[in-house]
Amino acid sequence: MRDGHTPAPGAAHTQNRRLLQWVADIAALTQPDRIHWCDGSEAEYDRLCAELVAAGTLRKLNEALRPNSYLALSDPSDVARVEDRTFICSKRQQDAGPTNNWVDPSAMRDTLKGLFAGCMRGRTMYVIPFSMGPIGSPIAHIGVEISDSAYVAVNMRHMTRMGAAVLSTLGDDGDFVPAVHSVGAPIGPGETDVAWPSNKQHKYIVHFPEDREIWSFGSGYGGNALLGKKCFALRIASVMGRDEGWLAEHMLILGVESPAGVKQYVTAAFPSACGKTNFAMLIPPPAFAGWKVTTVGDDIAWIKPGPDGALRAINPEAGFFGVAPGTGYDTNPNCMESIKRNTIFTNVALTPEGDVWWEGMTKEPPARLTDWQGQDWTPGCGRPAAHPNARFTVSASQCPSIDPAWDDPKGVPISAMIFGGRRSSTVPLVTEGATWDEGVYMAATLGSETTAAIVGQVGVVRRDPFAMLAFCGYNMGDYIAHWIGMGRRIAHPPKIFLVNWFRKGADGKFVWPGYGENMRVLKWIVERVEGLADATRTPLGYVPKYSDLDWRGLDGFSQDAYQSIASIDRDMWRRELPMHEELLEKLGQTTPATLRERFQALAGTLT
Ligand code: O2Y
Ligand code: MN
Repeated sequence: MRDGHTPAPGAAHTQNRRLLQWVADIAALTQPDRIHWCDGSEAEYDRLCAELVAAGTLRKLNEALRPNSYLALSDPSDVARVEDRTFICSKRQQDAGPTNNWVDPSAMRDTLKGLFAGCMRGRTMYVIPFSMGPIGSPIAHIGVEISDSAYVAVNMRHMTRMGAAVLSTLGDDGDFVPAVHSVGAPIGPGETDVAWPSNKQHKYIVHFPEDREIWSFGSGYGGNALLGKKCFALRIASVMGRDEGWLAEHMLILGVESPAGVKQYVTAAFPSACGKTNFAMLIPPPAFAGWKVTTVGDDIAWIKPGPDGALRAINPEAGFFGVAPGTGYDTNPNCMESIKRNTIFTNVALTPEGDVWWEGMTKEPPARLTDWQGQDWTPGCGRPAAHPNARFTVSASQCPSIDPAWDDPKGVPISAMIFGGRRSSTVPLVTEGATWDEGVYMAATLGSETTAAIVGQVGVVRRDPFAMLAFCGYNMGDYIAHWIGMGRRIAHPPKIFLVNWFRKGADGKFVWPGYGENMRVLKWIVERVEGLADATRTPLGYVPKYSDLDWRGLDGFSQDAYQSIASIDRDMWRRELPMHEELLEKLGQTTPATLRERFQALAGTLT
C-alpha cells in the first residue's frame, strides 16, 4: 500500500489466501512481465482500451456515430468456439459421457503444464474477479479469470459484474472458480506483438469438473476466452447444479406482462442460429396493445428452487455477446438500440465514416467498406463483409427492453420453460408437455437443422438435448436424470413447451412470420399457465387449435397455413422416432427409464 491506506492501482485488493496463492502459482508457471488486478473501474476500462488501440487490437469508432465504441478484427483462424478442442476432464470417462471430449485429468494437467510454462512472457497477466449474477445473490457464484489478454479484460467488464466489489464480497475465505486463460503467444526479447495474438498450433478449452477449474489456451475469441460464459456459467455450473440441486441452462429469460397486469417470467432454450436474442428482445405486434415483453437475459439462466417451492432464475451474465449478422432494425430494434454506444464489435465491417456494418443491418449495403479481414469490400464482390460469427459485446443495462428485476438478487419466478429448434418439417409450431416428464422428453430429444453459420452440412438435423450438447459439463444421460429429479423435488414445477418457428411450405419458404409474431405463441403459453387458453390433447402433448391463438392484426394467415405448421404427420414421425432412439442408444446405460418409457409410448401411438 502506497500511503498505508490506498492500494496501488492494479495491485491485489484481497487477503483471500487461496486466491493470492493461486495467482502466485499461475504467475510462477506462466512468467508474465507484469501482474494487474482489475478493479473494474471506468478509468481502468478506458486505459486498457487506449492501450489496445495503440497495439492495433482495437480501432476506435467514429465518436459522433458510435460513441465510446471499438472494433476488433481477430486473426482469421480464431473466429469461433472450438468444440473439437473443448474437453471435460472428469476423473471417470463415464462422467463426461458420450457427447463430450474426455482426456484423463492427470494426462491433461501434464499437457497444460507444458503449454502454460512461460506462455505469458512479455505480457501482462490480468487478474479478473467476476461475479456470475448480482453480487451477493444466493443464486450467484464468483469466479476469477487470469488472462494475458487486455481484450478479454475489457470484454469481461461488459459481460460480468467485474472488479473490486467482487473481491470485497469474496472476503478472506470465500470460494471462487479459478479460470486460467492464455492466448498462448509469449513475446520473446526483441520480438513485437501482433494485433490479435493466438496460437495456431495448440488450442485447448479444458474443464476439470470435480475441481471446478477451467484452463483455456491458444484462442483470444469469445467463448474460448471469456471464461465466465460457456465454460463457467454452463459447463462447470451444470456440474455444480447437479451436485447442489439446481439448474445451469442455455436459456434466455424474458418477462411477459398482460394488459391485466399479470406478469410471468419464461425461459427459452434454443440451439445456435434460432434467433434467441430476437426472442429475448421481442416487441409485440401493434394489435397486442397493453402486452409488454421484457428481457432478463439472452443466453444463460441459473435456476434454483426458491423458498416458495417455485423455481427462481437469474441471468448470470451482465452483458450480451450477440451475433451481429442478421441483426437490424427490421429484426431486432431493441438490440440495435442497445449497441448504439459503449460497445465492442468483433469481426464486423468498417464503413468509410468509421462506423460498423454487417449483413442484415440494412437492406442496402454501403457502397464501400473495409471487411472483417481488413480488405476493401464492395457489394457483389463475392465475400461477406462481416464474418458470419461476428459479435458485439455490450452491457445488458443498455437494452431498452431490460426487465426492472434483471439485476434482482432474488431472481425471477419461472412459470414456463420453452425449448425450440430449427425444423423445416415434422415438429409443430407449439406443443405443451402434459407432464414434467413429457416436457423433459421433448427437451431431451430436441433437434435443430444446421445452417451455413454452423460448420458441416447444411440442413442436417443435429440432436441437441436441451440445447446443451456443447455446454453440458457431465454425462448427458445423468443431466437428463437430474432434470427428471428436479421435477420431483419442486412443489410448483413450470410447464414445459416445445416450439418450432421454422416449418417450411411446399415452396421451401418459412410459413410462420416469426419475430414479433412469436408473441401469439407466447401469449398462448402464458395463458395456458393461467388456465385461460384451450388446447387439444395429441400423442405429442397439448397443441392449440387455430381458434385457440390470437390472430388479431395478422391478416392473411389462413387456417390452412396454420394447419400446415401445426399438424402432426405420422409418416414424418415414423422417420423422426428412430432418430430419438439413436440418441437414447448413444446415451446408453445412463438413459433414464422415464425417457425410454416415453419413447415406447410415442412409438406405440405414432407408428
Ligand atoms: O463463437 C463463440 O465464441 C461464441 S458462441 C455463443 C456466443 C454467445 C451466445 N451463444 C453462443 C452459442 O454458441 O450458443
Ligand atoms: Mn448460446
